[in-house]
Amino acid sequence: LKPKVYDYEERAKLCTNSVTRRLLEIMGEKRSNLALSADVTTSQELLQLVDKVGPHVCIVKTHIDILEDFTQETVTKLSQLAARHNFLIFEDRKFADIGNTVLHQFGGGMYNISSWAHIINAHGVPGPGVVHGLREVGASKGCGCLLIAEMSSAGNLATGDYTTATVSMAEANKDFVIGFISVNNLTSDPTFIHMTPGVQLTAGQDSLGQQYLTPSEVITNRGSDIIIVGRGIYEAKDPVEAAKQFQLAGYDAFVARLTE
Ligand code: BMP
Repeated sequence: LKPKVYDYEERAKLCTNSVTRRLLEIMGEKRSNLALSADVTTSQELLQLVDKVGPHVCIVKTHIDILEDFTQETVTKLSQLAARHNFLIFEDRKFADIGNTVLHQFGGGMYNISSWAHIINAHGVPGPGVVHGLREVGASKGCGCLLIAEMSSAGNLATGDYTTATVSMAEANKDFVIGFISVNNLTSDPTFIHMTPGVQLTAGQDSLGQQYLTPSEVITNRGSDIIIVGRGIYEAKDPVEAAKQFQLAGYDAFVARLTE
């Protein structure tokens, strides 16, 4: 018997974590499993892109440290757009240090990520202390953490036993860890979310090791929940049209899995 595939609203009701529940509700309401990876380098480009594409996505993913003109106003405005267009903000900081260090990186510094991000992520390589440090700051703020169990890039080391151990780390910290960055489905537990980067409308690669899969490969065949798309949208001639295409492709791929 194949594992049951839940629709988003049904699945939201199974989740005790408020971030996961909210995310699944948004995915159902907007019929979108698309996360925009908004990897542009000025605040104006970021806010303009997000204002245009926001209606089509469930998540906007940022690399806040690639902005050349970051100010507090940038994230204040980004949060206003999140409220207006009903999406969550995921800061792709990939924390990867001892608990005490990530606690400061997440809870303070010039970016003060914990004050505006709904979702963050971490590598499991330091051991569970990385999750405990992030949780000390983030749990009371209703923030959820993804563990990077697999990567999309060629030759990456997050495979095999490392991936399995990362899944165990998530299971042991289910109050705060909401799921995975991965390129496969790693657990049948419907309260964990899988998000997959490296997505374009046709498979391929870039010149620096990124490997692309299509929405239907990621969602229908591999059983992931969310497609993360960067250059496929913001480098398109018309980013809104591209976002609509990815939204439709991702949602159709999900429906195909539901009805399989
Ligand atoms: P693009 O669609 O332009 O290739 O961007 C992919 C985005 O996902 C980038 O922001 C990258 O940092 C991120 N990412 C990835 O590509 N592979 C991973 O394994 C993990 C990531 O966070």
